[in-house]
This record gives sequence, C-alpha cells and structure tokens, in this order.
Amino acid sequence: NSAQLPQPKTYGPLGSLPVINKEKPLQSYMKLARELGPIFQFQFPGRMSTFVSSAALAEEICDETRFDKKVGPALQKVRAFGGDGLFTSETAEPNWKKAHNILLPSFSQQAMKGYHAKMTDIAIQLIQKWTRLNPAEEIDVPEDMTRLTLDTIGLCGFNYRFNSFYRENAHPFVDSMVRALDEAMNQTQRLGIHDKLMVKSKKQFNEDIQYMFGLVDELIAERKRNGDQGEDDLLSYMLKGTDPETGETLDDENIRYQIITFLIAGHETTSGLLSFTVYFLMNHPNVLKKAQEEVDEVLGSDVPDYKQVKKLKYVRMVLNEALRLWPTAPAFSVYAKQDTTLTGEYPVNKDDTFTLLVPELHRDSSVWGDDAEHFRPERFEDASSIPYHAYKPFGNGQRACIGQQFALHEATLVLGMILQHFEFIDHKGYQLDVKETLTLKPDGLTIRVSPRKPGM
Ligand code: MNH
Repeated sequence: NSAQLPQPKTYGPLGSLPVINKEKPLQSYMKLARELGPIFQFQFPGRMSTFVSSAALAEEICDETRFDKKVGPALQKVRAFGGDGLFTSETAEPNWKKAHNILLPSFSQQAMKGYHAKMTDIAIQLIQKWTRLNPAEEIDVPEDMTRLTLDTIGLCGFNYRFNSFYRENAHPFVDSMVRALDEAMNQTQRLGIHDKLMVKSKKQFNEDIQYMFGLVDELIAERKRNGDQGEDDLLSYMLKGTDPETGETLDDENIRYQIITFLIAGHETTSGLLSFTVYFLMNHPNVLKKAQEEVDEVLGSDVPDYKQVKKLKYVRMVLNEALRLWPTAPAFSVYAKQDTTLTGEYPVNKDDTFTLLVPELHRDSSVWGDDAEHFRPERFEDASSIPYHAYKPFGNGQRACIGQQFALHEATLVLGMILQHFEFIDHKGYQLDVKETLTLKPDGLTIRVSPRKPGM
C-alpha cells in the first residue's frame, strides 16, 4: 500500500521513462527528488522502483537486518562480464562471502603500505607528463586521471602495466570495458523488441567480453606457469588465499571475474573523484591555498612516503567533500528481506526495492545545513560530527566498497603530488557538466598547468 507515494507522470507501457534524460538519468532522478520529495515511486516498463534521498530514510534502508543489496537490472547486465565477482554477486551466492573473506586482508590499511611504491610509480608518470607539456598545451583531466587509476590498479592488482601514459589512445582493454559497460546500460533502457533488433551491438558486446576474458585469463595462466615470484599483488592473494570459514580457495573462473571487477570498480570511480576535485579546487582559491600550505609543510619537495600521505589531513577532507557533492558511484539499491516499514510511515512489502540517490542524501540540509550546496571541506574536520547514515559515498555495511582505503590512499597521494608541483589554469572558464556512465565525471574538463616551484 505505497500507492500514496508521489510519482511522476506515466506514459502507458513506457511508464515514466519519457521524463528522464537518457544521457543523464541520475541527474533526472535528482531533479525529481527536489520536485517530489525525499521518497518517490518511479514506474519503469514492467517494474516499479522507489527512490529515497533523505538521511532519515537512508538510515532505514541501510539497516542490514531488514534490507540487503539488490543486484538490479543494470548490474544484471554487467554480470555478463563481472559474473559472480564481488560487485555483481548476490549476498547469498556462495562466492560472495568466500571472496569477501579471502580479499578483505588485501584491502586493509596494512596492505596499502605494500601498494604505496607502485602507486607512486604511476603518480610520477602523471607528474612527469604534465611537467613536460609546453605552457599552451591543455590537459584532458578525466582522460589523464583514467590513465593513472587504470595503471595503478593494473600494477597493484596484477603486476600488469597498461602503460597508458605511453599511449596516445586508451589501452584496448579500456575501449572494450567502456563499450561493454555502455552497452549494458543501454540494454536496460531498451524495450524488449527494440533490444532484440540490436544485433550489431550485441555482436560487439560479445567480442568485447571475449577480449577482456582473454587478457585476464592469460594473466592468470602466466602467473600459474611462472609460480609465485613474491609478488604481493591482489592476484597473489587470490591464488593463495583460503576462506577462514571453509578453508576453500577461489576457482580460476571466479578469479577472472574478480580481476575484471577490480579493473572496472577500481578505476572509473577514483578517476572521477580526482577530476571533480581538480574542478572544485580550481573554483575555490581559499581551499586550494590551504591544501597547498599543508602539502608544502608535510611533503616539502619529497616524493611522499606512506606516512606522509597519512598526514595529508586537509587533502583528505577535500576529497571527502568532493565525494559528498559528486559521489562518483551515485546510487545503490537494496531490497526488503521481509515485510516492514520505513520510519513507521511507509509500509514495505518483502522484495520491494529502494534506490538511494547519494548526491541528494549528501545535500540533506537537516544534516548538512543550509550551505549543503557549498564546497566546504572543513565540515569533515570532526568526523564524529557526521551522522553515520548521512554520508554514503562508498555504499553500506557488508556490501560497502572493499576498495575504499585503496581509492583514498591513491587519491590523496596523487592529489598531494599534483598540488606540490602545479598551479591549475582554467583557460576555458570551465562550466561543470556532469557526464554519466555507470559512474560520474566532469565532462570536457580541460586545464593548463604551470610549475609551482622550479625543478621537480
Ligand atoms: Mn568501490 C562497491 C564506490 C573505488 C572495488 N564501491 C562499491 C559501492 C560503492 C563504491 C558505492 C557499493 C555498490 C552497491 O552497493 O551496489 N568505489 C566507490 C568509490 C570509489 C571506489 C566512490 C572511488 C572513489 N572500489 C574502488 C576501488 C576498488 C573498488 C579502488 C578496487 C580496487 N567497490 C569495489 C568492489 C565492490 C565495490 C569489489 C563490491 C563490494 C562487495 O559487494 O563485496
């Protein structure tokens, strides 16, 4: 009996799809939330979904005794290449808990010490590229950040070098992955008969998937042939690790899915975060100045070591604030495990699904105040002042992001090094335009840089 929930206009079998901008569905839902309130229903062709966006409702759907992650239609499509990897598996599938147990230690703070040198190796490549540009040459920020994050997860994950900074265009793996993700998203928007007509896209989809499987299967086979040479990367953890609960190891097919999952989940989101952060810093000179002062004090002219990265508190706050306003994984979904209610007001039936609009949650003025729209990293000064369920850039509970420490260590290191070396020049007066794929990016953000200090 949730019939009283607000709902946008419907158009017969299309449901409410016509009110959505197909290029920017998330931003359309955000707009609807502002018009219809913190909970509204949305009729998709053949299914109803409910969107929530307040801290009070987030707290409810984040209660894991009553709600569990929903592998919705988009993630179902991603399963064609993510399989039963961590991101696209149901909590009840045996490989979710098993892989979660085996992989947790390889994403611990301790493990980050082991990845630090590899992260720095790639960060230096970005710094050197930017250092060697002529003054008038422009930087495509999301492109270079994607080079950086892909190469970082490749090296830390599997000792594989994509060498993206040595290529004019993206590595073919990225082309296949981006095309496959795009096709997966498109398939969910197409109606039955139309979808069946897309023979060519389907052929491309299958080719892209086979290419990704081929590259990854070869990496696994090669490692097995050569034996363990002391690589302390994710792949070695996956091949050696046993589940403390069952004593079992991961099978090769599941390892393939995990690797593809880390390559997808581990690079688009972090590159979006770094790109939005550059945008915010360029537009907030006082924040930029404070961050530069911290970097000068903590790093001086050193190449940062692990401990120095931990000391970049303000840089961390800047990243937290960027993730508040533009969380690059902007929504996640849950289903009800039983009949229940939300805040005692809205009746909920078993299997009803809810999608949390994270950017709207992060703008709830009852928690964030009247300046919720403003970029102000100081709000993260005292982490304990932030209600637990008001800030969800990395998802919730046991199904939250396993790569959070990895992403934040990498992003803090890289942003610290960028601030150490460059001033940003907004040569085109960039106006924010948020591009949507599975994740968010500032579309068309290009800058120039000038050296902050002589030498490097
Ligand atoms: Mn990540 C799950 C956001 C970086 C690997 N990630 C999630 C979820 C969010 C998320 C939100 C929960 C999705 C859901 O409930 O359906 N992740 C991010 C953000 C960044 C990020 C905003 C960077 C910034 N993620 C990374 C990195 C890796 C990674 C880096 C790996 C190296 N993430 C994952 C995996 C999952 C996940 C794996 C699924 C975890 C699980 O369900 O067990």
